[in-house]
Amino acid sequence: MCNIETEQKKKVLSCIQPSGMLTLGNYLGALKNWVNMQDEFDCTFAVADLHAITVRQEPAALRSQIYSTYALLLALGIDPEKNTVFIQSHVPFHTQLSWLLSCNTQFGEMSRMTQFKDKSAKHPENVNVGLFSYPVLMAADILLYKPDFVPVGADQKQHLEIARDIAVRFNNKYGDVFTIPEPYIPKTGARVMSLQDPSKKMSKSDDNVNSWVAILDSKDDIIRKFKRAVTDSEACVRFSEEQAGISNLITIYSAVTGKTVAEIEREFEGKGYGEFKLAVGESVADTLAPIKASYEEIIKDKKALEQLYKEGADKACRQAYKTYNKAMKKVGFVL
Ligand code: ATP
Ligand code: LTN
Repeated sequence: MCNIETEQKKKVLSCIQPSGMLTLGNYLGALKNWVNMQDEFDCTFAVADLHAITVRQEPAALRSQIYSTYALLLALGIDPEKNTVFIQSHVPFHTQLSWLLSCNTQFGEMSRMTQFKDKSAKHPENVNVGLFSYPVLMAADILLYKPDFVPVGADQKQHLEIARDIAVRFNNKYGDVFTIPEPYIPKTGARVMSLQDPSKKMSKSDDNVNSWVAILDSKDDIIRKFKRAVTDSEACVRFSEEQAGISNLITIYSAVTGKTVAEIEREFEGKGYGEFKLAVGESVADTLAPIKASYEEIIKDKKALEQLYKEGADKACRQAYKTYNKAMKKVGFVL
């Protein structure tokens, strides 16, 4: 029977790097939306392992992070039967399309990418060409699957814009190949900041473990990290640009409890930072606890995981191959 509902579903694609322990920032900025979108949309999600080596990774650690990131996606409740869930390097069309796109992307536009500037400043000893051309590979990840929406945190907006520019340019030059994707950025939690320096985003590759909360942290660690979070001098729970530390905690509390900023300010009126930090820590820990429990079960069975990521790669290859072939043909290659 022809399933009209599936045919009409809009498409979603997103990826996450296995570059460390996934954080509360990854969860609130992106992964939570992935989970919420899977019923309404036709979703493709990948572990972007090729992107992770733009900064140095120790091989054994990378291997284990790829497994654990894939397992974590399942633990979040992403259903590999309903969606396509795979590991980027298992689908060779990503790197292949990336070459076609690189030759249609200007050096000047790549030079404006803020993530490149930040990461090359952070790793001056390893400013590699992959780090520079990273957004082109990201554009290939996206455009191969013709998504309508790409759920990401606010930090990826610039990369999404370049993917759109590349797609529009390619379509204008060679004919219609790619769908032009829209970013899908959450209203609350799009930019979770470091708990130690609220002017920086929370990042899993930050060396200071107290600056981020991992999805798999224990309840005690989560509460301790929130207790130590840098706050401001005003000592009242009020959201304002000047109070970046407390405002970040309010945003996090709002994202995990669903309460509005005004409700939170009322709830903690006249109460100190200590009480508020404990409430934030506890509600974050309670939100993450079931994910951690499920992850611990899933990661035990490597064979089952292997079966799922292989099936995921097969499904992804079938979709990606069509787009890649069409692009190759349009550019003039002999197939
Ligand atoms: P790294 O810290 O290693 O650069 P990252 O966590 O920034 O990695 P990814 O793992 O690729 O990068 O991010 C996956 C998703 O999580 C992206 O959609 C990104 O926008 C989102 N994300 C990452 N950090 C945050 C944050 N602090 N707040 C909100 N969303 C975030
Ligand atoms: N660049 C992203 C990770 C990423 C991605 C993608 C996100 C790689 N490929 C495709 C959305 C779509 C990052 O650094 N957060």
